[in-house]
Amino acid sequence: PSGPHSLLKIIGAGSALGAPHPGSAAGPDALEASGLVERLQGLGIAAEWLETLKPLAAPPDGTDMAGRLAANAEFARRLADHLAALDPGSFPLVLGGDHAVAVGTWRGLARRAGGAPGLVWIDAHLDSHTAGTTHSGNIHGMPLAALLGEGDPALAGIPGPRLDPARTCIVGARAWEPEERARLDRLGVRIFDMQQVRERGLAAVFLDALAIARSGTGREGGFGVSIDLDALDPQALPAVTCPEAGGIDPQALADLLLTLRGCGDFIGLEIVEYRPDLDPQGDGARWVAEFAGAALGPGSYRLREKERHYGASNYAPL
Ligand code: EXY
Ligand code: MN
Ligand code: MN
Ligand code: MN
Repeated sequence: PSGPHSLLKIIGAGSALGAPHPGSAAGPDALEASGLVERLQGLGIAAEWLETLKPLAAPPDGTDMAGRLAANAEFARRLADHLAALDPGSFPLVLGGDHAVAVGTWRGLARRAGGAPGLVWIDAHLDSHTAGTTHSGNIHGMPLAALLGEGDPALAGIPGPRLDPARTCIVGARAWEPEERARLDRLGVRIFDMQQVRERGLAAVFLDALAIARSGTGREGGFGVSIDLDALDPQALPAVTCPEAGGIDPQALADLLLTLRGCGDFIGLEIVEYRPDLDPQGDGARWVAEFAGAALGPGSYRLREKERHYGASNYAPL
């Protein structure tokens, strides 16, 4: 089941331009080689690997902030253009790459959806620095701020609607610097940190996050989910660039992602920060397949809608 009638389109975003290590650039190719498409097809999803975008040039020197912003912005702009032009009968799964690619993903999908989506950002970090507040200089610590319209116009100005802070929230955070926390507090972005996840349980927190992302009159733009794999506990998945102790249990997350099958306003899924060079057993590839399969497997409202659109069935119905 592939070709023009494939319902789930996978787009690789093979950039590590935002990260301090090049390993995540190979994420999409490793996931493709792991048999992800076949695994999803085995779950009854008409999945197709559409393309994998790569950076045009090697990353600029670590001290050249303007150059790094420009390189990441060029990649994000290209990714956004591809996603905005995706055939209307398909559902996008974007696979990183480091999390800086998210600027392209969500600006592009916002254009495709005709408005800013609500967004659930699942991450150990807040990713809400700007060039003015970053301690590390790494652009993958900045994409959420840029999507909210904050910081250098090179990144914040990628064409497309900005996120609405009232429909944006973070789940799983446990490592941040004060400046990015202050920025999100000022904007009113809700943060469900790991302490809250432990106190209330992931299910309660996740359903609250979903309600925030899906709130608002008419739910213009729908909502999306961005999964940074470093949100997971590194004991379960150490193969990420910035592991942080004490994270989310991957199976608990997979179980909750089943909820997304019932959401007709779900417009896109992104999974980033996978480091195949640190994953000899392929655990990351397995979890990516689990997450995508949970969110988009049989019974997925989005895929049923698309199936009606095409009048063709090539996956198992409910
Ligand atoms: N806050 C730290 C920084 O700005 O460097 C860590 C950012 C890590 C970003 C990762 C991918 O989510
Ligand atoms: Mn991140
Ligand atoms: Mn992170
Ligand atoms: Mn720091």
